[in-house]
Amino acid sequence: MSRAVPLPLWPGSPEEGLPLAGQSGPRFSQLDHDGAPRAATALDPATRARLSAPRPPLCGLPLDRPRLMGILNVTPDSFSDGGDHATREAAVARAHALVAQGAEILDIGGESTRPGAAEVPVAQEIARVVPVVAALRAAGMRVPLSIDTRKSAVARAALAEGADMINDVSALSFDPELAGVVAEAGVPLCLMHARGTPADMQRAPRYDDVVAQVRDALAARIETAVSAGIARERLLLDPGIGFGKDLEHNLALLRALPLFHDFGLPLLLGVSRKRFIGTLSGAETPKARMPGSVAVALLAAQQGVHVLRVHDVEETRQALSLLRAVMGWDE
Ligand code: 9MG
Repeated sequence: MSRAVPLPLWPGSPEEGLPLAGQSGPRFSQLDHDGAPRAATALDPATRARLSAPRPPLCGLPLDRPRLMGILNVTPDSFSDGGDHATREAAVARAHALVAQGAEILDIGGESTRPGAAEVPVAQEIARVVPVVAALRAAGMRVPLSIDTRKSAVARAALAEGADMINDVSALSFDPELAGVVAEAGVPLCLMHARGTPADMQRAPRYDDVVAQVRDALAARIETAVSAGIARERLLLDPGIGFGKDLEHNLALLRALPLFHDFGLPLLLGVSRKRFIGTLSGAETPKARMPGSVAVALLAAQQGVHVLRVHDVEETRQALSLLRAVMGWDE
């Protein structure tokens, strides 16, 4: 991939330009290659296809519009800790609530990935996540279930209970056996960029060019996944906002989101309630960061991001429906 950064410049009318990353809404009419605008229609066919063509459906969901992935953390700090059973029941109830609010995928995690979070032993992570997957399937939950894990044993156990995809914040760098589990199951895998581990990632992260370095790192992780037998069209990419990045790094990545469409793969983004939103807005607690989270989700939707990982499903869904209506994306 060249170092040129294709940034869409938004067209004046919905009829102009090409669809951005197969989306029914956002389009692009020009690309800015190293400061030299070029008409999108004049792109060579391969570049045009990477930037514009439809992405394969995700667990049966067409990716022609942004899909909401509801966050379901099954960790003791997420639910009042009345014991394993109470936590499981609360998690299942929360899953149903997220779906009722409009979540189209659930991302279930049993190990916190917050900055400073310690690693959870594999048996404990399995004990948190797998019964919730089993309970949701037993209750007839049909929404695709993603498992937020870095560990092959967790992925294997959750897939056996009916989970549909894996979200690995280490992009296959934590557990070398995870790639084989995903390849054998033939399920989608999100490769998220991170520097370091949740325990140490925010200790003064440094980049010369964060956008180029994240892009190159993701390219290398795609190679790793494909060499391990995972079909390229099963991959999603995520620049990993807040994972080994400071405020300026996060902003640079958010401004450059369209660049990542040049891989021709669906993009997933998680900004919900993250620290940079608090830093910029003064909202101290994660829950108070909902408005900022929704604002960035709208920006991402306009940049053609396919999956938005959010806590505040109802609020994000409402904001997206307004964006679509005002932009005329449903007409
Ligand atoms: C688990 N998790 C926490 N934040 C995330 C993000 O930004 N992206 C993905 N894919 N997973 C995340």
